[in-house]
Amino acid sequence: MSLIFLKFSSILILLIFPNFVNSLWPLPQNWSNGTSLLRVYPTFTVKYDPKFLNSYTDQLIESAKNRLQIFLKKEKHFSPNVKFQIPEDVDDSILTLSSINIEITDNLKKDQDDSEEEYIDWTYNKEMSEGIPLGTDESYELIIPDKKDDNEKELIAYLKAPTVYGILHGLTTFSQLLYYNRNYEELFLPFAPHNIKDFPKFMHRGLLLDTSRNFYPIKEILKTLDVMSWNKMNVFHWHIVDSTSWPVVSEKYPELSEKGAYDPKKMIYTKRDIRIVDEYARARGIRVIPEFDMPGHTYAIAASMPEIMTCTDMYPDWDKYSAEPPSGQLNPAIPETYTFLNELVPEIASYFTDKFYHTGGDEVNMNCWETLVQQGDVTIESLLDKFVTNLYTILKNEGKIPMTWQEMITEHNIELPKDTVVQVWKNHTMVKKVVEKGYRVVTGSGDYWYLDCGHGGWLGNNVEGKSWCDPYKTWQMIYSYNPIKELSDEEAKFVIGGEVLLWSEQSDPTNYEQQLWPRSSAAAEVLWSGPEDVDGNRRVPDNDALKRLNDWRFRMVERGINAEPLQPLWCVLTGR
Ligand code: CP6
Repeated sequence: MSLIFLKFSSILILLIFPNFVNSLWPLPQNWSNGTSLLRVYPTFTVKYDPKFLNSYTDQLIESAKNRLQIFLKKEKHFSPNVKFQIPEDVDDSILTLSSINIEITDNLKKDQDDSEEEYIDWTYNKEMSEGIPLGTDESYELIIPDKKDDNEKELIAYLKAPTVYGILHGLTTFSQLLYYNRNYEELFLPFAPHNIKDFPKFMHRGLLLDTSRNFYPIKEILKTLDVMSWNKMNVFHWHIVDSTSWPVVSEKYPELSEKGAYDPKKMIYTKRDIRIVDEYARARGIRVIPEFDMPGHTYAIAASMPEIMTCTDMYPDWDKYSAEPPSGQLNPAIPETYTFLNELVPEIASYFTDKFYHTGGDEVNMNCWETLVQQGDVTIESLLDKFVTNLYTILKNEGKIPMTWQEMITEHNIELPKDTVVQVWKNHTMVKKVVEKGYRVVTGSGDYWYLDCGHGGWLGNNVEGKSWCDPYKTWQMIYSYNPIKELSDEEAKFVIGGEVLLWSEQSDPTNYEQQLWPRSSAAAEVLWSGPEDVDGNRRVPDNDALKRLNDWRFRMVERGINAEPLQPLWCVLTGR
């Protein structure tokens, strides 16, 4: 009788409030659900059959398990938008979900060449040494039944994925299905059964953090990686150095940070720090792509190596020689510069396990190099070409694939290796231009996906009270950006994803969390779920999206993140 009542009342709720289902963010590609309510105790277990004792995959699952256990114990998220009735006789009438069964379907791959060793642990061999390859399968299937199997004593959920990274995403989704009830002081999982088949639309879903304009301690970066993983973002683009400071400690050139860091003892990243970030990220399915921006944006190098620099400190006319003070660019005309690159780049590149290395290359100022060509017969463009060719050759020898900002293609017309990934940050129409030349593209136009106040940072507010904050990129604006806008299907294949960007002229640990979240979540959904739904309709920042994002924002706050509010609490509570 009570069961019938429960079914009846939840159907009634669904009829009256059709949008009241679990608020998942980003939205899965395929998701069907029902009307049953389940309860979940902190004793809930994750079951996984380790294939290889101490293998890397098993370690990742083990730590993901621990993270889920912490949510189960600590998370007290409830949602005004996700309404479900808890029956009086809760102990008799609701089933308890007791565990989740994990299976990695591609973990064992037959080794074709080596008959001695019958199986190899694919994830261990590949990812341990090389980082997570671009295009790794991140799909997963999550099944939460509301009826027991005939032969099972308990109600068990199933999570299946080809790789461990799909499993991590699946556990993230699972954690978002749970809601805390304050009266019962328990977790509930409403609207079961759930059948979720999920995979990302784009393989590169990134976030850029600039740690040169202002410094971020390692613990802040690790926290950001956590939040990224909850949003299923998989690339941390670490804009680690720039003109204002060089926090990276090099063993070959220790003076770079001794003289170029804001504080050579405290505001630095050692090799060990970087390895910690890289490892922490990989365990959460995130690739770390470092950017050592060159040859522009390099004034910080002048503190220790003025002899390889040009047009440093051109005050007050800095703007004739650089996009942002302090001015200064590497000198591409002298052999000492190339000695420096040959020594430094292999060292710093080796700190990171990812295959990709971002070379920067944005906002190179050609005036800066004018004096270099006055006597000789070289052109400025050929100097840039020489610089790029040298740098890219070093990277190739280190087994790295270069990334670059768009200017190399859209402004300087430089012939780059065809596997280079080009990042477009200016007007979105440039994406087409780069794709037409046959390069893969990462998008994130400054008109939509810049989270900072960008330029204006060194002047305070810009002329006439205008700054690049104007317009501030609202979550709606970010959500409205389509990374493959105005591209044919053939062209769209070249767009491997996008990034939100936080330049730190006016950001540091006191405010960056509010600037990152929940607006980055809006981009995360565009990149994971895609700019269109399964029926081909454009996703729009409508009321449904707002409710779901509100819910996700409150859950992030509950998890200790200072995500900024989207609305007055009144609107959230009343749903108006
Ligand atoms: N720093 C570097 C920056 C910017 C870029 N590169 C930037 C440019 C314009 C705006 C914001 C940031 N601060 N190294 C451009 C890629 Cl609006």
